[in-house]
Amino acid sequence: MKIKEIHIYQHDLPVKNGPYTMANSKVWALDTTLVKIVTDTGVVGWGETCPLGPTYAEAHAAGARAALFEMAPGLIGTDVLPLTVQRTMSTLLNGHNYAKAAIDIAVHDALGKAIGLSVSTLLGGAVTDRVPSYYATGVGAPDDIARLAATKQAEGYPRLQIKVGGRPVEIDIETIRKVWEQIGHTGMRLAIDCNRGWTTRDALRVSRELPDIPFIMEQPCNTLDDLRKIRPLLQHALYMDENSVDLPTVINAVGTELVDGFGMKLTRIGGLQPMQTVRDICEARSLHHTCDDSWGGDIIAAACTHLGATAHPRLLEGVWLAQPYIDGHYDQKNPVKIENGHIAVPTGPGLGVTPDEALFGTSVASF
Ligand code: 0XW
Ligand code: MG
Repeated sequence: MKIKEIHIYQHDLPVKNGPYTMANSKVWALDTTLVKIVTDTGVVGWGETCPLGPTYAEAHAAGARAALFEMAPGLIGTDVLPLTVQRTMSTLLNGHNYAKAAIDIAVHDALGKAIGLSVSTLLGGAVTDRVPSYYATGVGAPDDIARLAATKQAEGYPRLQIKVGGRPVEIDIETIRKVWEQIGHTGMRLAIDCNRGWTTRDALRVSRELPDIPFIMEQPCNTLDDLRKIRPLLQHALYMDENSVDLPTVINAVGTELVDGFGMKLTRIGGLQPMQTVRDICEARSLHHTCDDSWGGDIIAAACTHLGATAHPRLLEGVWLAQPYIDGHYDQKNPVKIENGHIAVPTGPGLGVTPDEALFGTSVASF
């Protein structure tokens, strides 16, 4: 079975009750890119990639489409096999993992549909039919975030991630304390995500001032060197998110014991094929990780959920979805959604989601 056609679509995802605020940016609407591949046997597979604005990562929406336009002609005629397609993409374009991920997801979807297996089965087999999620707040006033924390705990989320950074660090410290007063006795786990927004001085101060609160610190500072500098001085577990840009970086971070876990983004690493490797490296070294993406609709949500269902439950920190921040679904019959802080793994072959193509209008390019 070979790739016969590739169609690329653009779609807007406005942020419900926006903006979504992080240390270095605010986003009101996300520009997502969908990829449809059609095989020579008539099977269709869908992929998606949705950068979280142009400054969250080294990725932006128009860049994803430009990279896809560059690769698409060279992919026509390639076997619909994930590793083969990854290797072919490497011969067509250096880097640009977040664009390659959309093709990779579509290939997994098409392959699963062709042989009647779910994507989680292709990835080694689901160990559950329901994965834990976590709620991510934006940056907000201490009392507001503490109230939100209590609400999300009551909704059944087993984990909370609060965003900090981009303001005086004293407000971040007050926010963490107030949140912990609400959830500390409940068993809900807490991640503090700085999205690169703290200096090394701020990160060390927070860790020193809050030794009694067992949060994990996610991507506190901007660079790998910053993480290396603070690592031996921290009293809290350190997770890497934005810096985990490719497999060599992840392998190096694990090998040098730089981190205790990863906030992993499926598209940043290049899709399900390389993300499986991250899952297995984490399992080999007993490191915790999430199975997320930066944003996106039902296609991304299904891909992250399938992958999360195959992760070792002891190590899976959760599957984050943008769904609570988005109105509507691509697939009305089989929407991927969070209920009681958990996500049912889609059933049916491939991703288990069939988007309503009419939502995306005409393709921006077809090959
Ligand atoms: C919490 N997330 C998964 C959602 C936003 O896209 C940012 C991201 C993160 O952990 O950085
Ligand atoms: Mg993060």
